[in-house]
Amino acid sequence: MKRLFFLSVSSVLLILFLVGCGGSATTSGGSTPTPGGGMTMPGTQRVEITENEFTITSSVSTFTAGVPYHFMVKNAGQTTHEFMIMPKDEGSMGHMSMDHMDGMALAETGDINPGETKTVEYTFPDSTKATHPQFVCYLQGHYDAGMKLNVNVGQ
Ligand SMILES: [Cu+2]
Repeated sequence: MKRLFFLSVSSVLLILFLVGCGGSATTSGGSTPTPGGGMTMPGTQRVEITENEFTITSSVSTFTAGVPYHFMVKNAGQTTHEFMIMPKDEGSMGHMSMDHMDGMALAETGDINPGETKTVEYTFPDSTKATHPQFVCYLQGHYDAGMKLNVNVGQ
């Protein structure tokens, strides 16, 4: 009697062990088909931009024409910022209207609140090869305070 009890307990443990293994194998198998989120189109390169008072940093500094880029712009500062890609260093443009700057920008996010992240998709066209675009924030005084970053588009 005692021996039978022992045998049944060990077989229950064995079954539990097997079920446990099967369960975890199924879980890991089910999670593998979605690496990296799958929200962006194939071939898209992620670029992480961080804005602060008063800096812009980018995880990529040399871009390739024809490659779709997914810019994730985080405002890590305490005040509102924006992110614009200008075709080249245009200076502070303090004399220019915001509408005119918007028209010149290759891409932009609009205002980004503190702690917020905005995304923008942009592919540098072939016409931008061997140019030096500039990432900027043109909110009042921010450019002159340092919110500009020169980048390159390769040949
Ligand atoms: Cu700013």
